[in-house]
Amino acid sequence: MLITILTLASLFTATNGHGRLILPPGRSTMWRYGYNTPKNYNDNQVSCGGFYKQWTLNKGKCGLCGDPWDGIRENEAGGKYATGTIAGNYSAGNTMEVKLEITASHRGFHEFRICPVNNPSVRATQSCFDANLLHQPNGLTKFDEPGAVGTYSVTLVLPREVSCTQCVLQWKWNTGNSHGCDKNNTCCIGCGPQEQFYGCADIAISPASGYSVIDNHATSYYVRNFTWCHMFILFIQILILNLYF
Ligand SMILES: [Cu+2]
Repeated sequence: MLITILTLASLFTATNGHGRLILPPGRSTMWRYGYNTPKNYNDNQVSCGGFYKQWTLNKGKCGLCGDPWDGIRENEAGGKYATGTIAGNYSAGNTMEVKLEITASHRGFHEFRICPVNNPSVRATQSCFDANLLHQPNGLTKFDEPGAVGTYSVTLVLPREVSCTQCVLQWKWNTGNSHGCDKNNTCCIGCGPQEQFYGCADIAISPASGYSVIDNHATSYYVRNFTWCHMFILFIQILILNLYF
């Protein structure tokens, strides 16, 4: 009986994944998208070793890419999944689209940070990530978990001043489905320590060239308008000039 319970429990744990970074695919997830990188079949559960390990044993600490704080950093430079393979190319000052696959809804919020390392064998640091907390075009840095299993797109604005041959994009999902208490003793579902999921992807960001994405849009819009509208006005002006002079 005990064996049965333990087997069921381990089965539940094994299938109890929660989410992964699929665009750009994270280091543990790239193999699913045609990259010849090591396979992490539990890439939807890179969660600091789980709630108990993170919050009870490690006092909330976690590896920067979701590995257990006290364990092997398989997803950080030097680790088996951190091959340095570039999973996406972007431009500074432009937007980038990030996709998440949520395999179990857990509420809470997602955050994204980048660190220009320019060397796949050097580990990123949290202070480097924190200096580049990305925001969405609406200004928000937090993307709320929509509350259902599925694939979600988040648009992020890349800072104009950050370019790199290799940056690490850090995805952090702070879930919000457990009851807990904040430091100021507010208690609620979603308050206090929560299960966290991470994903790191290697990306390249080319330097900003001239215009930001908004300027580019304005420019192309103007050019389009010029062709159709300004040509017409020009034509009318020529007509008027011809009529009167
Ligand atoms: Cu969970």
